[in-house]
Amino acid sequence: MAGDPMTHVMRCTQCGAEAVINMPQHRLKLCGDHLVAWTTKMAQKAIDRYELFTLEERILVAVSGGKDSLALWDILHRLGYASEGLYIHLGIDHEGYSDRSQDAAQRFADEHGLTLNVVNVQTVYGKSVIEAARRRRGGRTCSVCGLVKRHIMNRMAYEGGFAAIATGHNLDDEAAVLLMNTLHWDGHYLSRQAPLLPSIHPRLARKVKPLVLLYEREMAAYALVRQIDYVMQECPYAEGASSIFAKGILNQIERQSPGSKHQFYLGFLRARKGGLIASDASADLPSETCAQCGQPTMAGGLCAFCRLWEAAE
Ligand code: Q46
Ligand code: ZN
Ligand code: ZN
Repeated sequence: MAGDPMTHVMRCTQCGAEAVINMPQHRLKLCGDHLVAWTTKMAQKAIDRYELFTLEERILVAVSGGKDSLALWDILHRLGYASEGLYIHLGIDHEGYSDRSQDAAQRFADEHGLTLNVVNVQTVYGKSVIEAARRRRGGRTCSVCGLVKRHIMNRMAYEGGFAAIATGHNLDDEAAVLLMNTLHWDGHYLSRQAPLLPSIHPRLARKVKPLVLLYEREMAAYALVRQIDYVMQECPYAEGASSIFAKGILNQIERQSPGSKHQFYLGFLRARKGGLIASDASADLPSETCAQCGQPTMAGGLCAFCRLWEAAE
């Protein structure tokens, strides 16, 4: 059933109830219940298709307090996967961003009887990510932040015995990164961009992205229907990031031609699987161990995180 000509109410393609979302790229309009069921099915499809993890494994979900990661945790919990959350407090003061995000993650965990692990970077490591970036000359906040988050996620997954670290990257996120990597023909990043990054060392857990088949607006609608109380504000450092620019371009293309983002990203994954993009994964195998923290590293001496932390003293 399409629209109702009398009232212009949009109708669910599956049951005829009032629809909450129109997804022209899938030729679907869905009511709240069917949207929740469909979104969950798509996440399960990604888990199965890319062999992300099994019901027997424990998953560490990286939660930021935003809609995607909380919706991901919600979906994994509803699907019966054993999961715990990890919130990394980065020390971003702007309008209390980090504190408010932690509160949102904690509220979600409490409401669902789930465990949230919290690592406050300032408390555990003596300075916040923002301070470290400021003190290290030329250190761009997001690259410092990314390095710190990767280090902590790996540490927490290893110490907690988790099989995989799941992040809430959606199709829009992945397509935007793909566009930027393609513009630069960055072979290294292209070869590593995938819904599954296998573990290449016992101390480095597998990284998985179960939401890669879902558009950002589908996740926003899911969070709304499921009444997930998330922080709407983006990280203030995300402003002006190239990925936001790339998302805008892709949205323009999508408006002209629904399904373009989906084709762009899924086509890339097929090409990657078919060997079109050479993998240089073997070049990345860490052979040494950091003298300070014990995490694997490529060169001898300190790992990138410990080097950064020393340089920011
Ligand atoms: S949290 Fe960190 Fe992002 Fe904020 S400082 Fe940049 S990298 S934008 S995903
Ligand atoms: Zn319906
Ligand atoms: Zn180290």
